[in-house]
Amino acid sequence: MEIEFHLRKALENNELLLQYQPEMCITDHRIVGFESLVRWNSPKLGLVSPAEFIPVAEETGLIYQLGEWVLREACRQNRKWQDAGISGLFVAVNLSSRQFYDQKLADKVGAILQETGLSPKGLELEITESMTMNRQSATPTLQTLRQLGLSVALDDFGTGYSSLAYLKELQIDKLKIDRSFVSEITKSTIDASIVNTIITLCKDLKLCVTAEGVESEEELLLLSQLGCNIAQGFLLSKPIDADQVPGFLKRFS
Ligand code: G
Ligand code: G
Ligand code: MN
Ligand code: NA
Repeated sequence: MEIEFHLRKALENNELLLQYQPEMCITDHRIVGFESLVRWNSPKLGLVSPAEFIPVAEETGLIYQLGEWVLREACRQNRKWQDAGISGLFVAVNLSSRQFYDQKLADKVGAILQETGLSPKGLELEITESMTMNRQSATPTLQTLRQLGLSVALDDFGTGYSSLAYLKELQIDKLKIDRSFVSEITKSTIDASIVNTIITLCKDLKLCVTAEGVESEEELLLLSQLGCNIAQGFLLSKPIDADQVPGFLKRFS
């Protein structure tokens, strides 16, 4: 397969890079962290979206190597920011399903934190609802990961099919409301009601809640009124390169 061949090369030749999208606390308007998003500019294929190459990496097993690179790079970068005086921020890393079910995941994450010198408080792992459906294996995995001292966010919430009863038992710290709901909250009373319900549920479960895909001031205002904790989306910034982060933070504060 063409993508597989070039992706293998890309990993050897260091063609991947990470961009970072800011996440802002809605109550005090401070940036609390950045989500890392992998990018691949292939000399042969041009810009390839992760939506395209992550599934290929999953199928071929390249995801282990790719995923470790992403984790190491994100941790290394956050530590570098901290050394430059940009402290107290988390970097969020998206995990794929095979990574999450890797028995060695917690050991690998622990080793990467050691190696990069990043405090576990500086790392958040994003998993999706579908990855938690196998309860027997998700529960101990989440427990071991959180024992490392890092936090776990449930990404794209609302697009999967977790039962609310299960959510109560799931050991997570944060829930990210999928942008498909957020994008219509000022136009659709149904979407506003869904988002309101998710936020209320998070309050009751003592989970931090993030709205993804916030694109307008009107959406931000409504989310603030509904008691949402964190906003992420093009209103604040699209994903940016690591070297743009210090400038972004200066302009922002
Ligand atoms: O950034 P963009 O909108 O192109 O991302 C498309 C999809 O790829 C999103 O669902 C995002 O979560 C996923 N993605 C981005 N970076 C990573 C990564 O480092 N690892 C995994 N597993 N998925 C990622
Ligand atoms: O699945 P995940 O939530 O990890 O996907 C994150 C992706 O969503 C990023 O690749 C980013 O490019 C995209 N994204 C982030 N903010 C916005 C936004 O405000 N609007 C739209 N349309 N896409 C966004
Ligand atoms: Mn994500
Ligand atoms: Na998402």
